[in-house]
Formats: sequence, structure tokens, C-alpha cells
Amino acid sequence: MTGLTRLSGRTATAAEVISVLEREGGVIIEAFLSPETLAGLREDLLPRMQSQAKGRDSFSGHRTRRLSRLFAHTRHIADVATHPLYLPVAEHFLSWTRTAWVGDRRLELKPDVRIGVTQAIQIGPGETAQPLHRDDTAFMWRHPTNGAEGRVQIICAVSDFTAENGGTLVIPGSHLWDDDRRPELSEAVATAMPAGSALIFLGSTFHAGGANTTEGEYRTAAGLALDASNVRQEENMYLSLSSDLVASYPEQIQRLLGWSAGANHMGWVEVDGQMVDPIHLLGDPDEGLLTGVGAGRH
Ligand SMILES: O=C(O)CCC(=O)C(=O)O
Ligand SMILES: [Fe+2]
Repeated sequence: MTGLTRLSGRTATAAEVISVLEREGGVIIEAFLSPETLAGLREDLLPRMQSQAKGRDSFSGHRTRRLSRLFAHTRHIADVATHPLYLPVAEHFLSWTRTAWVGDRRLELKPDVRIGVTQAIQIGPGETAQPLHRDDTAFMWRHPTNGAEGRVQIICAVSDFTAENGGTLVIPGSHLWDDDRRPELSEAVATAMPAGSALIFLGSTFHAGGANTTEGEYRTAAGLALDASNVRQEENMYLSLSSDLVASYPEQIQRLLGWSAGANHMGWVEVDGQMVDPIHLLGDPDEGLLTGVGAGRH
């Protein structure tokens, strides 16, 4: 089984990334992170990972440490979410169109994207391979998706990924399979890529964290998922991140974190009887907008 196609973040276009994903379900992009972003992720995440507890089941990994709420731990994750080879690519796969009747009008509805989950994953020596799975399983997504994906995942290499230290296993082409076909480890290829690279794959692509057979090497990843907004966010950003913290990020990130009602009016907040776009709860008081989650309530 040959490995996934590799592109360079220095020269690739979003259109090329899309075309590889359509064909193979996953793609490796080398030099995806700027040196500053990689250094920042390392500095912010590596010390914190050390104090995280290991997983308690074979899916989480008994020798694997995970850290979520990444926007609270590192501002560099914003560069990952809005990267020109990731966000527009995810939008391409997630903003499909559906029609629905409302009275005598047939509406065209199109989800936009949300950050559904953020996670750093550190696979330690002695870890066994995670079970092969699709990340859209949580949404009970059906396959084949016929192009309407629920999730586009990114895993950035914070340390080098190798076949020996747990580099993500991916089954190329498995995004096209139906729900009856069982994935086999023999069909998977390990993701080997230097730190600063990224693996992007569709929610319908079978993959797994790899086994770490090294003596003392830790494989560290920082990733997030962009989800179609008709899917509820997996990680509850509203409880994990304070409204003041969210307000300190640029509006683009605020909206991606879910403080946005979007075109299909999901996630509105009732204020004084009105259905309000939650972005207004983060506004500048000098502009006359509400200033906190509790503002406007009596
Ligand atoms: O750590 C990895 O390489 C993949 C982990 C994964 O797929 C998951 O936890 O859902
Ligand atoms: Fe996964």
C-alpha cells in the first residue's frame, strides 16, 4: 500500500489539497506551520502535556496523553484553524447544499463550519495502535457521503511523526467505502512527516493513532476538527472557554468557536425575548453592545 500524497505548504494551493482529498481521503502537507507557529505550539503545549493523565481505555490509549481546550492553552492554534490550506478546504467539503420546504417556499440551506473539537495528542513508548475508525462516527454519519462530509480533521506534527513512534495510520480511499466494509490494519499506511507538517483527512476516512514501538520517543500532535454547523460541536466551547477569553480573540476565531448564529440560525441566544447572534455578547461596550453572557438579563 503506497502512502498518502505529500504536498508542500510553500507551493501547494487549496485546489490541489481538495483534489487529493477527493481522491485519497487524506493528504500530508509538509512545511504547513510557520517556524514561529511550530515553536509557539511546542513552547505552549509540551510542558502542559507532561502533567496530563494518560487515557483509561484502548481508544484514548493507556500510554497516550491528551489536552483539549487548546484555544485556552495556545494562541497559535488560531493560525492552524484559519490556515489558507485548511479552512477554505474544509469549507469546500462541509458547505454542501440541501433544500427544504417551509410553507410554500423551497429554501436552499447550506451549513458553514465550526470548530468541533481541539486536541493535542501525545503517544508514548509502548502504546498499541488505536482501533481504526472514522471521526464522523460521533455524528452517526452514513457512507458513502456522496461529497457531503460532516467533518474535516487536521493533525499537526508538533514533533516528528514516524512509522515507529505512532505516526497516524490512514487507509487511503476509505472515505469512499460504504458502512459495511470493515477496515483492516493491513490496509493502513503510517503517516511519516517532520514536525511542522500537517495531516488533513475527511471525517469519513478510516484512521487511527499508530503504535509507538520506540524506546523513549514521544509523538506529539496538535489538531482540531472543522465540522458542518448542522452538527453540534463535540467539545462544549461555551463551557470550556470563558466569554472574556473568547472576546480577546479576533472575530473570525470567535465565530469559529461557535459564538455565531450563522446563516442557518443555530446557536442564537435569547436576550430580552430576542433571538440574538451570540457574537453581540462579546462586543465592545463603547459600541453599545452587550458585554458578557449575563448582560442584558435581569
Ligand atoms: O493521534 C492520532 O494520530 C489520531 C488520534 C485519533 O484519530 C483520535 O483520537 O480520534
Ligand atoms: Fe480519530
